[in-house]
Amino acid sequence: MISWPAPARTPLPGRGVIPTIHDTATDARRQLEVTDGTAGVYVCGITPYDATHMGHAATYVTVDLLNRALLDAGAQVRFVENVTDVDDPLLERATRDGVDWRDLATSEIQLFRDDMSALRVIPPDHLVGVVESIDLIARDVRALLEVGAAYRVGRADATGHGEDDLYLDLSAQEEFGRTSGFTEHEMDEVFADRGGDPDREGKRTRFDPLLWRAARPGEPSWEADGLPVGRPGWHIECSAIAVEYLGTRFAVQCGGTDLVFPHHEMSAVQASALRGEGAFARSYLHQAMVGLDGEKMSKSKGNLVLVSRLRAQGEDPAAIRLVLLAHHYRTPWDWTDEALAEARARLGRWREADARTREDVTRPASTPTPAGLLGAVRRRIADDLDTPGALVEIDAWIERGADPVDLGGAPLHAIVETLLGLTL
Ligand code: 5CA
Ligand code: ZN
Repeated sequence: MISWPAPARTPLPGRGVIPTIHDTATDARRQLEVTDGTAGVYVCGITPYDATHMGHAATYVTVDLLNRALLDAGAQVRFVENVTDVDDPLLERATRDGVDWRDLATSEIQLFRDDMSALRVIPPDHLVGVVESIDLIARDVRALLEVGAAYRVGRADATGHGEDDLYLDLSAQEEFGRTSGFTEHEMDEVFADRGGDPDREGKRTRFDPLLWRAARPGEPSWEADGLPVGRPGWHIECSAIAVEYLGTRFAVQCGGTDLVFPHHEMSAVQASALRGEGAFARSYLHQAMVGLDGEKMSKSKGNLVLVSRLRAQGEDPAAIRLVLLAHHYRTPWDWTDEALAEARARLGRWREADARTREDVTRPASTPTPAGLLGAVRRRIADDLDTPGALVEIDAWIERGADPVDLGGAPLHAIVETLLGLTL
């Protein structure tokens, strides 16, 4: 499906370094692996049944920071994002509101594009919906059946009819547990809440994930060779889409921490079951949960601060983005109006300092000086995306008198636009 327009980025002198991140799977810091000059980046996209809230925005802005750092370090980025445009929560919301599920998805996806564009998030090279990917997902499910990694669970209804659903047999998958590092108890605590069905009769082990759901009356379904008429389970969509567009062993899989288990665990295990050990991502980046008044912000709870609502109220998207950047991606935090007011004030100070230094005749030549602000911001971001630290560097430069010589080779607006995605 179409993506959204790319934001402008002013070229900066010199180069940053390939960023180091905290990899969830190894619980250690790792520099991202760039292969033949290219890094494959995948992020789990939205389920389009409600508008983008600050939790989604935080996840996508974090991945955007990573993409910007990779580009600034001279890497090519292949960036892919899915859209879960058919799944239970979307269908349930459409039924509740009496609208067609396709119309709901179409309008929410467009709102998401507009929000991402306003927040100056670099668009994916491929924004890929599930509905347009049924064939390639079905191909993987079929292949899992053929290699004996999947099995059927009967679903005879009251009339004795009904096709089988398909599940992955985890007992044969040695890699299971490696991505999340969760104990069985930790898995049990979240599995059912996050779309799992531990107690489904006929499953071989409690955590076996649903690969393909045979059609139920009133639900959308597709015909696929060798499979019951039906639709894909959740995790297999990201397994199949990521590998199709990025190949195996791509650099990094991203999303919120709510996806560590089961979603990213299962996506990885399914890919390895088909394509061999370690076939999925080489590392994992997870955004901590953003909340409101002490609770995780979520569409199902309805405690939402929406990007589109703030935009409609006339809020500057740069101020919204600056609130997100003021928090480190691995620290959970709550949205507050005070944080937004602080971001507005900070943006004002930066704009004022930029206006004073933009036309300064003493502006330095375009050779970056390591001690300057540009180098400092680059180092902070390459260090596990330390955006709060990067903002402090900029504040400190202003507090020291905003001397253009100390910018280190580029005007403030270019540093901020290209590395942080903010327009001054
Ligand atoms: N479509 C699936 C992924 S394949 C999904 O999780 N969709 S979502 O709309 O629920 O979430 C979209 C993205 O935002 C996911 O990466 C999710 O981890 C992230 N996310 C959701 N809620 C929050 C939150 N409160 N804080 C931070 N990130 C969040
Ligand atoms: Zn996903």
